[in-house]
Amino acid sequence: MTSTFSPGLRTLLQIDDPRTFLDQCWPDRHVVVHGPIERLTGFADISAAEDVRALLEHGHTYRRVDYRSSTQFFSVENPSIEEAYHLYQIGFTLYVYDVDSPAFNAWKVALAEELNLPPGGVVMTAFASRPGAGSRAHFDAQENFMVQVRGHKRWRIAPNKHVAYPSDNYFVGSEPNATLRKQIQGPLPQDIPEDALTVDMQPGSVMFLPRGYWHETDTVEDSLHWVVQAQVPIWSDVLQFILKHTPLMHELPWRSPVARAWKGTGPSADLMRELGAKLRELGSWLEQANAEELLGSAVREQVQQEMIQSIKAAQPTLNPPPEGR
Ligand SMILES: O=C(O)CCC(=O)C(=O)O
Ligand SMILES: [Fe+2]
Repeated sequence: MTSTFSPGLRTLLQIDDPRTFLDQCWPDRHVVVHGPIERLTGFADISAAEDVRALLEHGHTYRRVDYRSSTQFFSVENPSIEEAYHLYQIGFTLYVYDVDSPAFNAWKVALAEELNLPPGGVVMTAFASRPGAGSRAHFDAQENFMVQVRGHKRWRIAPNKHVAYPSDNYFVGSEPNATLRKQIQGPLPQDIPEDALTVDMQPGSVMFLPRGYWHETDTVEDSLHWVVQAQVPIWSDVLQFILKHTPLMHELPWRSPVARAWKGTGPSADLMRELGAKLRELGSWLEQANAEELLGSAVREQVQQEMIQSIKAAQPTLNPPPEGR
């Protein structure tokens, strides 16, 4: 009997019904499953699984190589393909963001739908590393599924009791940035929490790591894993999106210049005085706003803009030549 390829949570997490995961774990509890690599069609058979050089030849939006030891850390951003491959071979960790491969299309569509994300809300990123390479304890500000396709990587993971749903990534030993400083309650630890769990990722293993979970890694055998990044919006994204698109922000009072905005080292008294009135105006407008209508028209506008952009990109002849040429 031939098995049919069915991309999505069922296959990824080896469950009969995606609701088991969505109701019991998503987006807060980690999950680890070990299963046959053959089910991961696309992840496993993209030529990169055996050949890291081929991975670099795939279209992608960003690449970087990181060197980490107990005393040093540095990154080379957007190296040439040759340089990236060479550095990977001598022990740097290769990070290739947003890899574009037809092999992923069906996965991206299925996962975005099951996770209730807008189209394009799933991004595929690869990490390749040689034995001994690893990452010190850190957290990332996204929901990630780690998909191991080659070799053995040992992870230590722990829920984050220091800051729930951080909006930025953080590595132990560094200074938290201004965003994180607003979100943390107390000092951040100098190491992975003691109660961290060890997870051995082998080809076919998949781990869901919630936003903010602490993790550190150690490459035991030449390793390649994919990070299926779910771009889950946070509430403040939704509000900023609405404000960006709402017609209100294009009305005269909001598009008019702040004529005397600054005095000496800070915002002027004029600005401060008027800002209070503006915020109250915004508050009463928000109170009366119809949420569904606002979001609906913002989404329609965004979709329309994206369609125009993609049509323009596909048909460069439609773009008029720059003035004066
Ligand atoms: O494998 C590594 O070195 C780091 C992996 C990691 O932190 C991640 O995938 O989020
Ligand atoms: Fe990470």
